[in-house]
This record gives sequence, structure tokens and C-alpha cells, in this order.
Amino acid sequence: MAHRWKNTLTDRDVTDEAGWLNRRQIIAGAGAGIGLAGLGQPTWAATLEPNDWEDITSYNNYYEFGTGKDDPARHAHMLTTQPWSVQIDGLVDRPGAYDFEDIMARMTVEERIYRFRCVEAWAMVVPWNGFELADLLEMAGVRPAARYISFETVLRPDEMPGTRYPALDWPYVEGLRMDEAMHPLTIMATGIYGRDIPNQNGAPLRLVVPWKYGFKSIKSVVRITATDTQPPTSWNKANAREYGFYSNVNPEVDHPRWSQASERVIGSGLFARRQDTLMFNGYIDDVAPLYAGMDLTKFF
Ligand SMILES: Nc1nc2c(c(=O)[nH]1)N[C@H]1C(S)=C(S)[C@@H](COP(=O)(O)O)O[C@H]1N2
Ligand SMILES: [Mo]
Repeated sequence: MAHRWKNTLTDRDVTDEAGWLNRRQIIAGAGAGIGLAGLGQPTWAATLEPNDWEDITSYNNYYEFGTGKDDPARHAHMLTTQPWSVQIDGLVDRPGAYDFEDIMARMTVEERIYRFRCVEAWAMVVPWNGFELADLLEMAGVRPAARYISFETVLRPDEMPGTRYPALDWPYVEGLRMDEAMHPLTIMATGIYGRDIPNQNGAPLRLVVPWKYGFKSIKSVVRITATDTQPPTSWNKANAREYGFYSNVNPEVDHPRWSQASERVIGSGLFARRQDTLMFNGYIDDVAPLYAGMDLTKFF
């Protein structure tokens, strides 16, 4: 199938893997501005002992495994990701349960590397493997009447201890407008740093939308629905004042409780420096046309 996205970022731009794994500790420990280096010249390799690479604990947001930052890394191994299928339904010509292995057989995932900037208080460049969501939607034959795509995460209380508490309204749900869903930058990621996505990062497949804040990137997707109405999203349901449907990275629209005008750069030294947040996370040329004429302070 078509591979429309051409990487503009190179391997040299990619955040060092240890920096990526340790990102939330770096944020927590950041403060003093020492050890600065340019992006693309990570100093992590020099500052970490080889053994530390194995000891690294990943800090994640995956509330189904608990709201503590290390809960997902501690509990996500309980999630069974094989076999896996994705129910694709709603306004599509070929609804049904799509087996993950069958999907993978049709997409040349190994060849598809997407080096994306990603941001949520920290800024990184992460190499994903995956395929464009548009390819999956084409497989199912999305009908012209469909205007939105909604997504749902697996809900298995036996394997997901966090779902025994109402931290969010389960299952986790997300949504995109159709033109966002069909955009070549919108991918379903199945790998990261050249290997399968770890469970705590949303195995076996999760959405990645690099011009939006992290919570749009719904993990461990089991259902994709084409619909004609704007679907509910978990964080908007939880707090509509703070989290809108669009959630585009936008330095001009602050979160009610904090500024979103700058972010910390991971991989640029032991204590991350700050840089200005880029409109649409730097993908302005790619996605600004999608929002032409929209008041982004209203549609945040
Ligand atoms: N199902 C599900 N998906 C989710 C979340 C979650 O709690 N549950 N957290 C979101 C949030 S808030 C962020 S910042 C990203 C974090 O992804 P990462 O752990 O791979 O960095 O996942 C998003 N996807
Ligand atoms: Mo988040």
C-alpha cells in the first residue's frame, strides 16, 4: 500500500533511546541548567553506565495499569497481546474483526520508519514503525458519509488493574476528524526504536498523531469506528474545560493550569533545556491547511 510520508528528520535527529526511556525522570529532576548540548548530539551515552541501560524503568501514561508513572511498566506485562484483532465498523463497506497478523502481512511495516517529533512537556524525536491509518481505513472501505473516526482501547479488568478504579471512564476512547485520520502523518504504530512496541507504550498497535498532545495517541486499540458525528474522547469527558477534542500542539493556547509555550528537550543533556513549543509541534506546513479559518482558541 501507499507510503505517502517522507521523513525529513534523520537518524541524527532521533532522541537517544535512554533519554526516551528516562524522559519523565528527566523532567522530574530538571531544574538546574547544566550539561547542555545541541539536539542530535545526545550526551546520555556518555553519562550512563552500560548496566543502567538494563535497569532503566520506563515512565508512562497508561491509566488502565494505574495512575502512577511507573505502574504501566510494572503491570503492563499482564496484557495478552497475541492473538489480537481490531474491530472496524460503522460507516465502512467491509466491517469486521481484522486480525493483527493479517493487517501486518499487508503493511510493509519494517520498511516504514516514521521519525516524528513528539511533545508533551518534553520534546523528543522518536522513530516509530507502523503504517498510515489511512491504509487501514482503505482496507475497510470507509464510506464518504463518514466524517470522524473513533478509537477504543482494550478493556480487560483481569489484566489491567487500573481499570478497577474510575480514574477515567473506561474504555479509553479517542477520536479524529476524517481529514486528520486520513493525513499521512497519522499512523498506527507497531514498533519503536526498531523493535515491537512495549506493552506499556500501547502494544500491539497504538495511534500516533505527532501534531497533537500525547493523550490523543490512544494505546492498544481494539476498535475503530467510522461515524458521522464527533465522537467522545476520554480526557474531554473527564475535564472538558482543560481538554478539547482537537488538542493540537499550540503555544498560543494555554492549558488552564499551565503555559504550553515551551517544553523541555530530552536528550540534550542531563538536565533538559527548554525550547519554545512549535505551532502544531513543527508540522505547520503539513497540517495548518486542515484548520484554516477555525478559531483554535475555541476549538482547542
Ligand atoms: N489507553 C490509553 N491510551 C493512552 C493513555 C492512557 O492512559 N490509556 N495515556 C495517554 C497519554 S496522557 C499520553 S501522554 C501518552 C503517553 O504515551 P507513552 O507512554 O508512549 O509516552 O499515551 C496516551 N494514550
Ligand atoms: Mo499525557
